[in-house]
Formats: sequence, C-alpha cells, structure tokens
Amino acid sequence: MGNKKHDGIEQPSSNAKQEQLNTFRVQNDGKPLTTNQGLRVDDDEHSLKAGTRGPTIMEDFHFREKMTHFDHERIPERVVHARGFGAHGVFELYESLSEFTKAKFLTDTSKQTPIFIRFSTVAGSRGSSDTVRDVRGFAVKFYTEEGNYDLVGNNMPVFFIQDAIKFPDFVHAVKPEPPNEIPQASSAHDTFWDFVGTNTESAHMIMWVMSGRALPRSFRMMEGFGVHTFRFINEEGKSHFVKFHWKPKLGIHSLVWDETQKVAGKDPDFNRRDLWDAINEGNFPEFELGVQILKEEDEFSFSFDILDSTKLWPEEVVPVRIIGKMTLNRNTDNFFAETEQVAFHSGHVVPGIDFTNDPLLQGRLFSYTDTQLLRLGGPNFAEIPINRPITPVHNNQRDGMHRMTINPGQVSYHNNGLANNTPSTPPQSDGEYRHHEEKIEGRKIKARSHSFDDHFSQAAMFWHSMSTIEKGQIVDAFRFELGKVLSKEVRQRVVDVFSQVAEELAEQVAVEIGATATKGVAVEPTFISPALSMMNTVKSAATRKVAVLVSNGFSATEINGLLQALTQAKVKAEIVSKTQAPIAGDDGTMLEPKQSLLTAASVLYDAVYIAGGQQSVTELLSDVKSSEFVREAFLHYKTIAAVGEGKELLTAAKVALDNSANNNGALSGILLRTESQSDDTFANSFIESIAQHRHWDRTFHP
Ligand code: HDD
Repeated sequence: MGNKKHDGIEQPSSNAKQEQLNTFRVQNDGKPLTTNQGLRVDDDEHSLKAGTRGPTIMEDFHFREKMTHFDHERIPERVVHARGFGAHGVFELYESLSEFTKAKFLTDTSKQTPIFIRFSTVAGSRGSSDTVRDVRGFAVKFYTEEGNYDLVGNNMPVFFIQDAIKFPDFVHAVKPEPPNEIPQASSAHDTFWDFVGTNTESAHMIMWVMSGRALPRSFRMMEGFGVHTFRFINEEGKSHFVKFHWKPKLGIHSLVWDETQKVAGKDPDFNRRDLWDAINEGNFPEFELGVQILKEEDEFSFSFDILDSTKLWPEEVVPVRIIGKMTLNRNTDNFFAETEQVAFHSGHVVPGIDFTNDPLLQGRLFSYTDTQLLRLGGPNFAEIPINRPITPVHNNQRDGMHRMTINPGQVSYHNNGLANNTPSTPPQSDGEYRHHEEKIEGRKIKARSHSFDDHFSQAAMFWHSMSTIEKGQIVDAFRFELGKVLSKEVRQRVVDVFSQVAEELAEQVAVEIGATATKGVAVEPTFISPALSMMNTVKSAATRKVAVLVSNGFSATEINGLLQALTQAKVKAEIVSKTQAPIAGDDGTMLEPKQSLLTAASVLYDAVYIAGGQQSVTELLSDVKSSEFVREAFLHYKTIAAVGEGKELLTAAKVALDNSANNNGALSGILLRTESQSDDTFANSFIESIAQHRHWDRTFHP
C-alpha cells in the first residue's frame, strides 16, 4: 500500500484508502452464480419442489440461504442523522500548523490525506426527504498515517444544548411524537417547541434552524463546523484552543421554504442526487478547512464561556485561518457498505488534537462507540472496510461478533514475557497519543458553571446580523413552525422566550399565531457579525442547473449558442419540452428533451430560459404546466430569461414586469432579450444573473 519513505517509516500513499477498499470489491460481471459457500448454482428462478405444483422442500439449502440473508438485510438506522449521503475525497494542507499541533496531516504540506465524508439530516428516518428544515450533519473521516481522525460536525456552529445528558431529551422532543410517529422529519410540532420553550439554552441554535441555513440548496453549498472548542497540542506539549470550520468554495446558499416542501415531493433525493451528479460530472466539490485559534491565556477573555457549545467565536473577533482544502472526488461503490456502515466518533483523534471540558463534547466521547455496538452488531466495527485505518492495527483485543482478523500466537495480554512484551508501548515519546496533562480540580457536582447562563446574547447577535430578507425568512419560519403547534401555552411560551432575543421578531411572530409578545425584555445585541449573513457569501453560476423551455420551431443558432455559453460557464442545462419526443429547430436540427413538463418542475432548477420562436412558445403555452413552471420560478426568486415571443409565457405566468426598473424594463432577475442584444451578450447576462443565486430583492407578494 505504502511506498514513500518519511522519517524512515513506510508511508501510506494518498490512494491508500482506495487501494485498501479495492481489495474488498467483488465484481460479479461475467461470473457464475454461487452460494455463499462458493458452490455454483444451477437455477435461481425456482425453489426445489416436490413436483412442479408441489410444496417447497426443506432440503433446498440455496433457497434457505438466499432467504435468510434477505431477511437479515436491515441494520438499525442511526438514532439521529439516519438519512445521510457519503463520498470519498482527499485533504490537502496549504500551510504547516506545526506551531500549534503535531498532527502530521496538519503539518506536512506534501501529504494528501484520504477522507470519507457523510452529510446527513438529523431528525428524519433513513427514507425521509432531503430538503426538510433541519441541521445538516457534516462528518469527515481523515485516514491519516497516524490513524483515523473524525471531525464529526454540523452545518451550524452551535448546538441546542450545553450538556450531553440532555441529548436524549432534545432528540425525543424533535423526533415524531410517540403516540402516532407523526410528523416525519419535521420540528413543526408540539414536543419540539415545548422543549424550546422550557430549555432556553436552545435559543441561539433555534435562530440558525429557523434561517436559510437549515434549507441548503446543496451539500456543496454549506459551511461545516466542528462546533466544540478542541485543543491543538504541539511537539512541546503546548496547548491552544481551536475551532474548526469548512468553507465551501461555491459559497453558502439556501432554498426557500415553499420550494423545499415541493422538492420533497418531486425529488426527495434532491441533495443526494446533486452531490452524486456533481462528482460524476467531474465538478468535484471543494471545501477549505479553517481554524480559529486561541491562546490558553485568553480562555476567559470573552463575555461567554468558550466551553459552551451554544456560543460561537465571531469570525471578526477571532479570524478563521484557512489552512487546507478537501476535494470530494469519488462516489461510493455501494451505499450500504460505505455510507451506512461508516462509524464516526468524536473520540477518534490523532496526536496533536485533544479535547476540552465542554460538557457536550465530553458526553459525545461516550455515545458514539456505544451506538456503533448496537448499530453494527458488536465491537469489531472498526474492521469493516470503510472504517479501517490505513495504518496497521496491533493490540491484544480479541474475538467478538464477526471478527475478521486472525491473530496468531499464544499471547493476548499486556504485560507479557512470552512475546517480548509486544505489542509494545514506547518508553518515551515516539509518535504515540498522549493525553494532554490538563490540571483539574473541583468538587464532584451535578451543576453547570454560571458562565453558561447567558442564553440570549448570541441569539440576538444572529438576528441583528441578518439582512432584511433573512429576517423575513426567519419570521416566516417561526410562524409556520409555531402555527403547527396545537398547544396555545407552548406557542406563548416560545414567544416569551424570543421576546428576550428581539422584540420585532417576537412581535411579528406573535401577531400571526395569536400570541402576545412582551415589550422591553429583549437583550441588547453586543456584536454584529456580517459573516453570519448568507448575503455576504461567494456567488458563482458554476454547477447551477437551468431548465431550457423549448419546443418545435426553435432557433437553432440561439439554442446552440446558449448551450455552448452555459457549458463554458460550467452551468448545467437541461432541455425541458412539452413531451420527451425529439423536437425540430428552424434549420432541421433535432434536440432530445431530457425532461418533459410532466417529469420536470421548476423547483428542481436554479433558473429558467424560455426560448424564442412563435411555434415553440405556442406549443409550450398549450400546456398549462408551462406557465406554472415559470410562475413558480418567479415566486422562488429565480432568474428567468425570455427571448422574443418567450415573453408571452411570462405574461401567461403573471410574472410582474416592472417597467420602471433599469434592467430593460424588467424586474431584477427577469431578463428579456432586446432586438439589439446578441445571443452572446444575452447568454452572458443570463449567467451573471444565475450567479446571484436568487433575486431576493424582487418586490412581490405571492
Ligand atoms: Fe451526534 C451522530 C454531529 C451532539 C450522539 N452526530 C452524529 C452525526 C453527526 C453528529 C454529523 C452523524 C455521523 C454520521 O454521518 O454517521 N452530534 C453532532 C454534533 C453535535 C452532536 C455536531 C454537537 C456539537 N451527538 C451529540 C451528542 C450526543 C450525540 C451530545 C450524545 C451524547 N450523534 C450521536 C449518536 C450518533 C450521532 C447517537 C447517531 C449515529 C452515530 O452517532 O453514529 O451517537
């Protein structure tokens, strides 16, 4: 597996994980069918019977083996984060962090570390929809030369609770309610909001969950956070506090609520498919790794406790230093073997990375191994291919369910004399993990430090850092969620809590749900953090998806030019027509529509292009679904471009055209091609407009 020599030790190559996994791949193509005992089978269509119309015979070992295996195909789904999607990739380091950590994958810039990532939602079951309002899991397993390091994070930098002992309570509250298992994958119900109203430490996280961050357009367009404060330990044993960030190269972008609900029906695999397609098409998603580092001396220099996972360190106060990049470049071969069986654990660390006393993190250090024992059926889950480190494993652990390793030899204990006391622990420091010797003193006590008491300042910081559009979306989210809550007391209690965060938020929510906001109790925002607003993110048209609405009689020059320009800008175009039958252009060019108005929906695209040509437009207009398509794109703030007669479709869709605006008489993000505009210029302005993601500033009332 390894070949490069480094410090005299055999080094695994950057492909080491893939090579290891390859040894487990079984290719069936062209092979004879066998039983699990390797016996070739004569017939896989009929069970063995006493006569063609007679009973099946017990002796049919092939039938029984096949059926038994099938009956046992399911394993328990994860208690949280059950729905997920994984991919392989590589991590490359830009600059050495040796000043802070001795972790080799963070100090040697010549190294490429293989990784496996699993994105997930939290509340829903394995078969639930992708686009629900929820936190997204962002778990990365680094296969380093010093063992596996798991950064098990989320797409939000804070959490609902401060102490892990409350995790089962929080999860019980958000999961479907016990009497009827309703609602699936949704926090819009009584028990969740009852928890929020009675556990005010969740206020900050709730602000994030009510924002667009909970509705990502794509896994490729979300940030990731390690959430907790961890420690970096350098060669000298010196400790620094660190928080981890993943920054998507494509920026942070969200869907709108109405859109997510429709996508959940039209394509429940929306986020999965997006990632799968992007990787297959060679548009490898990239995320930069950033760290916020604090000196130990600065532990108490904030108004909040850095051990409190409901608090973030504003990036404007503690800058995020970008140190490397993760590229997702390979899809899985088998969802179950890889994505379902991957076992993460915040306790999988390497030398140079250590824990703090964050009470949420401390509890996680127990929970993850425990859950794998149940889910993966015993203590040997680290031997499952996706979980194996690329470094050799030597210890005295033995046996257990599904043991794969064959350990020869008489000795399975430490200390031993019979095997020269091996496997050995080094007498002095030699690359092994040594826990940071933090000095601890205190009384045993079931309590939380008072430095964790402030539950509202950062919730207020989040609110006041939002743009007007984002604030509106947050208000709407609260209105929807609380509107689904049956208990009036619960609704009121939540309004009471958020009255302490921001008066205008509480008032706007209260008025819609029949509750009353309290005036004059909101905390003053202590800080505004522009980094929290998605409005300030990177904007790019690359890898966005466009529906080209076109039918017979289209202008071949126009469509060819458009498709070329979009391909050049890495924008993905799909031809959507009345049906999927081939359509003919004005010069006889034939196009095969990828989708029809029946199979496609505008919620599955970022933008819409309506081609010109009277026949094309008339044909599209003859199906009412075409104007619904355009209208929906309009209501979801998407870019819509229309050429010539295509404008008729905008009119049919009742798309407002505000003549007072500068944009050629159209609203922001509505592009109408003028006579004087060339195909090229128009295509370019279309691409520029798509890069804006959504045109939030359109003033209309759906
Ligand atoms: Fe957790 C899964 C992230 C708090 C207990 N968690 C899980 C996954 C992610 C997170 C991304 C899915 C991993 C995968 O894809 O397989 N969890 C977090 C974050 C937290 C957090 C960012 C707070 C900062 N979790 C947390 C607490 C506990 C757990 C406080 C319990 C003490 N989490 C679990 C678990 C899961 C899990 C029950 C379910 C499946 C699994 O571990 O492997 O053990």
